[in-house]
Amino acid sequence: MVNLILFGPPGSGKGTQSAKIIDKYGLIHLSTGDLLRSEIANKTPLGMEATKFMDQGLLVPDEVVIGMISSKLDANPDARGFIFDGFPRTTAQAEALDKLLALKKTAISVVLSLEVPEDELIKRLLNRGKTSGRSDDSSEDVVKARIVEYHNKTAPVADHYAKFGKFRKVKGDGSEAEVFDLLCKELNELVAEKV
Ligand code: B4P
Repeated sequence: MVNLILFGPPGSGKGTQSAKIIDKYGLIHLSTGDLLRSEIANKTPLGMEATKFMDQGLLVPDEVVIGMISSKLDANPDARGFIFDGFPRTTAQAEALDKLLALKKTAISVVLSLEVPEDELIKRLLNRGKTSGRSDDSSEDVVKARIVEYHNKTAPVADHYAKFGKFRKVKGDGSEAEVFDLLCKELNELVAEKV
C-alpha cells in the first residue's frame, strides 16, 4: 500500500496535482478542503461550524478534520493507497493520521512538498477567487491570513515527517505539466501506474 501526503502552502497546487496523480496511479483521493466544502454546500452542522473558520482564512479545528479522515479511511478498506491532499495541516493531525494508519497496519510512504514563492501563491489564489466563488480566495487579507496559518501551524508538519526521512521537496512553480513530471519521478520509485 502506498500512502502519499501532498504538502505545501495554500495555492501551491495540491488539488491540481492530486487530480492528475489519482488518474495515473489509481490512489484514493482524500482532500479535507473538498470534504469541508461539500459539508458547507450541504449546509450540515459540521459545514456551518467549518465555514466560520474558513471564511477568515483560519484552519478548522483538528477534531473535525481528523473525524472526517477516519471515516473515509474506514470506507475504503480495499484501496491500493491514499493521497492525502491538504491533510495533515497541524502536528496533532499528523500524529492522529500516523495512529489511524498504524491501526490498519500501514504508514505514510512519502511526503512530497510543493515549493512555490509567496508572491506566486497570492497571485494564483486571487486569480482563482475571480471565478471560484470561494470566500477564502476572495480578498488579499484572507489569502495572506491563510499563508500566516500555514507558517505557524502547518510548516512544523514537515519536521514531523523529516525525522523519519519521509519528506521531499519538489519545485512547484513550473507549469502544471512540469510539476506533474517532477512528482511522477518521485512516485515511480514507489508505486506502479494503474492498469
Ligand atoms: P484546500 O482546499 O486544501 O486548498 P488550497 O490550500 O486552497 O489549495 P491547493 O494547494 O490545493 O491549490 P490548488 O491546486 O487548488 O484548503 C482550503 C481551506 O480549507 C483551508 O484554508 C482551511 O481553512 C480548510 N482546511 C482544509 N484542510 C484542512 C485541515 N486539514 N485542517 C484544518 N483546516 C483545513 O491551486 C490553486 C490555484 O493555482 C488554482 O487556481 C490552480 O489552477 C492554480 N495552479 C495550480 N498549479 C499551477 C501551476 N503549476 N501554475 C499556475 N497555476 C497553478
